[in-house]
Amino acid sequence: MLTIYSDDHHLHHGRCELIDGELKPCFEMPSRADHVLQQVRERRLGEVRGPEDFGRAPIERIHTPDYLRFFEGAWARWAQLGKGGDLLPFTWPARTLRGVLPDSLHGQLGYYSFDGGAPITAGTWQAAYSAAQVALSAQRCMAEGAYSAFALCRPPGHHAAADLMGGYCYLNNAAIAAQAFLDQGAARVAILDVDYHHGNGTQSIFYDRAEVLFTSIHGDPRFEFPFFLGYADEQGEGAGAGYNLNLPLPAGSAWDVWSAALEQACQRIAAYAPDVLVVSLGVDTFKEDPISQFKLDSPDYLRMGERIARLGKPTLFVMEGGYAVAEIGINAVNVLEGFEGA
Ligand code: SP5
Ligand code: ZN
Repeated sequence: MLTIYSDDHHLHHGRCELIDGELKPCFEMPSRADHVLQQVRERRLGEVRGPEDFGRAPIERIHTPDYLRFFEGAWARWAQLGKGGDLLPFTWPARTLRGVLPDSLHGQLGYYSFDGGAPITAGTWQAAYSAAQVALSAQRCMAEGAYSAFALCRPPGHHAAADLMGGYCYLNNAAIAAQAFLDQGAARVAILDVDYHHGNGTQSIFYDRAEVLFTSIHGDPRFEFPFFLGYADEQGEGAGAGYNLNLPLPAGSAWDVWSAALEQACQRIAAYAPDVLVVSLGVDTFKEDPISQFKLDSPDYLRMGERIARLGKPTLFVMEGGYAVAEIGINAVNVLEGFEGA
């Protein structure tokens, strides 16, 4: 399997995130992608290639121009105020407040974010832009005939909505790739989000559209981030009614429970008969993950890849979460190897 990767992810190295009532060093760090790349190479998954640059247009198919303008320019405005540390939001337009766009940098940052977990640093825009190009380049390889590809994206994307950052995510790499498939002639794209957290950004982007089926297996939002989306009764709306499937699972879920949900998601995807499948590949379902509460073990990821392969669809894997840094490469490449061996 071909891997697309860019070193630009090193440009994004946040110092702190707001989590559990503390400012802690970011769990989402550059060594994550380095470990995945190392495993891809050691286990000879296939060629590793840098991305092409498809420009902003395919990103603007998913994200609003005002959001992109804000994100791209935020760091320069911060620096102009004489600041050098990470830019983190602290006020959001929650209930009883107005969804107005203030003039101030921090007001606008609150407007365009939903948590205090996605710091903007000097290199964040470039890293996120390159990650989107990584996803688009992998998509292009498949459009040109590859049966599968791995977009080794960092930062991740599935929490990012059309005009919102959060949950370590800025640009929704999987959604951008899915839209590119549609724009190049696909009639139906299925997304299978196996990250431990609900892909609230991806769901919201495609919620009212039938040409993208979004399926997700994740920690029940009654107890887990992002708390405010990902419930089983969210089934899509308007033309998208029936094209959203959430499978929230309890804390402590291991492969027996998780694989039953995967079976359900796969049967829904098979019935949908998509032209192509995009997998939001987070491996924070691992038993040793420092911020998660599922109990998957490394060999389980081989089985995961095998089951996905049995769908028999051209498949684009897009890297999302996974914070047990030493094992993230082993687990991610297990999925890809399982897929290829099946
Ligand atoms: C892409 C991705 O996986 N983003 C995840 C963002 C999660 N951020 C908040 C996690 C809150 C975890 N709380 C439990 C910590 C246990 N010490
Ligand atoms: Zn996650």
